Amino acid sequence: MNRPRNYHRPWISLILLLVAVGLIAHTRQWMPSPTSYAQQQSDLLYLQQNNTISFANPSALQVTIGEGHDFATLQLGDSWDMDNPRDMGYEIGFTNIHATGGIWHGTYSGMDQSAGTPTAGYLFPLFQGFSTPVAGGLSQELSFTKVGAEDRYAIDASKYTRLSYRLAVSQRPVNGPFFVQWTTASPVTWPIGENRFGRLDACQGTTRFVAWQGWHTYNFDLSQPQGDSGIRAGAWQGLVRGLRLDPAATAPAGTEIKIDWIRLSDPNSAPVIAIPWNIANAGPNDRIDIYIADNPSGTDASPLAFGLPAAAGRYDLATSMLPPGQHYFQLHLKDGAVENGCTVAKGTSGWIGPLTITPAPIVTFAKPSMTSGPDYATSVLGQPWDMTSSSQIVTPGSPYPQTLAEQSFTNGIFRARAALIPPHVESDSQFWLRVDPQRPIDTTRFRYFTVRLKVDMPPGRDINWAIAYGWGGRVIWWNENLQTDGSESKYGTYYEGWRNYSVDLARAFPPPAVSNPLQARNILTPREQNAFPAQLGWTQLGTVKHLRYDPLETMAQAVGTGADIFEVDWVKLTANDEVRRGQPFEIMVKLNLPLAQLSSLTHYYTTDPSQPTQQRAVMQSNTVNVEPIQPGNYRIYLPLILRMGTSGDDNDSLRFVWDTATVQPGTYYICSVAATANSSTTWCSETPVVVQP
Ligand SMILES: [Ca+2]
Ligand SMILES: [Ca+2]
Ligand SMILES: [Ca+2]
Repeated sequence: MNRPRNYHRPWISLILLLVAVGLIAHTRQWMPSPTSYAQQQSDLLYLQQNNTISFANPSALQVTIGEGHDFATLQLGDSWDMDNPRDMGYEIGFTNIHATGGIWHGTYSGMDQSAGTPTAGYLFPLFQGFSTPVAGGLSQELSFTKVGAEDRYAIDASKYTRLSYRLAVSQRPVNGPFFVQWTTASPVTWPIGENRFGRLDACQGTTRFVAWQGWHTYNFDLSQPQGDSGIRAGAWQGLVRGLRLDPAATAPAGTEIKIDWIRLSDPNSAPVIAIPWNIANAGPNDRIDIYIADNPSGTDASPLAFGLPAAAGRYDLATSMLPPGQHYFQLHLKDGAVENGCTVAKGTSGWIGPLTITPAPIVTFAKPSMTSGPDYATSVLGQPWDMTSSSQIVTPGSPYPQTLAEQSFTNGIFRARAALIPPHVESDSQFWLRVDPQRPIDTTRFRYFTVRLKVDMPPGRDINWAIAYGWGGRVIWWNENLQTDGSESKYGTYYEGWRNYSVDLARAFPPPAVSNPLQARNILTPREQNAFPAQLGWTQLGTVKHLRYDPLETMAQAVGTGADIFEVDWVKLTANDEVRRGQPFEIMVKLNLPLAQLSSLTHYYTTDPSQPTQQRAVMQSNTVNVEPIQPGNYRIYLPLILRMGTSGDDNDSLRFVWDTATVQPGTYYICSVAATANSSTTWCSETPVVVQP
């Protein structure tokens, strides 16, 4: 397994170039010490509430609208609102990471703990993954998490062209740029500087740069050139598989970063609101800054747009850039005769608002899903692999190599430490799940493998270190002998904490001798990477008698740190959900909003998720607690709240009972259209339901 390794840092040359340009342009009066823009502002505002500027149409900013289409919300099903530290797909060079009150916090550690080299911190809202191309162009990675290497999680650059985020840097270097970088490579590669832009994070005066301090609302139209030139200009086009932010590329260890939200939105999906202003006594070069806050007193306000020519008379706000919530605005008239309008405010308006943006509904299917269908261990063996008993694990004893230490089964949790046995350089840790050879796994039926697993970060270590030294796993199976009829999946990596890691084993095919791009979706390790096992596939075998999971590939650096310990709550191997025609089928969904905030929630069934509303799914009228919330048009069956016994997610799901009496036998995805007063979104299940005759 190749893990995160070195990549270039060509932006260093750009930094030097930017600094050089600044020095050349302003050599005579270069003042290297950073100036606190925020402090100047507050002093000036206190003295100069002279109201020489005002909103010409304040009511335009006192409306309620639905949020625009946002990539993370609609494609990942989880907005980058920083309600969870893993809203961030990956990060390098950070310590003390947490998400509190909807704000992601992290501190520059100064080190890339995998490469062992100094670095400023950088972040991947969408992480591309770790794949390493092999001959034929394939990736060797199993996508256990939502990485851009999977096309369904990649960004359609023609739709999502507006990047915005609210971010604070504890101390921006006056000569320190930020960068936005991305990669479109497939198989994925790390962004290496060919697609990016960046600039000094400062207002450029006539004699000096004035660094922004505190919160800043960044806002970029990615369809336009943004700063870098030449080979670094890049292009926002095609499928973007990794998106990287360098908040302050030259800032030292100890620099604190806060992020409130990140959006990658379609500017055509929400209103553009014109913000005209009235000015008295403007100078010819005066500038306008527009500030935004989530409260009417302007606490923690940040510039949304700055340096606008006052003479332009207005700014057009693409509201797709803003997250759900209430937003207030203020205009600052800046004296263009002094430092290009960077430093002196001639007047400010009052705070106007709120512009209320309501969230789009997100529907997540708990059933049908990769964990809801009939489970092999439960339905065939009569005992789920829920780790309530050591009898569920059947790894042979000595003299078979003992790759786990300190095994325990406590309160339904299997816990063990991966052992590193010389001369191996990484642990071959493994556990075999109980399979009855008399009732082997029917691979034409059971296909979705899910392990609910937890790993914990050792103190002082970060995700890049943990993955570099062993945080990942793979699935292995065979009948008689691993080498002659066995198969081994690619390697997938973990995040910290409890997670479900799922893989569709029906995506395992016997790979050709030399890989080709048509095999990209194959979950089996390419033959170029591993001469054995036999790689005979999954469905192709018909039945399987041995199923093994390798939970960690711990390397020497992680032995004894705690990163070599894993916990497993359960393992499932499920078939598609199924129902006999005429029998009721429970659809279970989770919503990001209270049901009462929806104006409708309508379910469909379809053979093709790209045609989500193929057939209306009729809901049983005798479902409990029938309570139509939009009489006449829709019937919503209010929840029988179920806690799924072994799912492990804290998921209180809504249950809807589908009446299948009139459904033709077949295989169908369930799709739901959820609407609020301001937004409508469509969601489909990841796995289908089989309606049997
Ligand atoms: Ca989130
Ligand atoms: Ca937030
Ligand atoms: Ca359990």
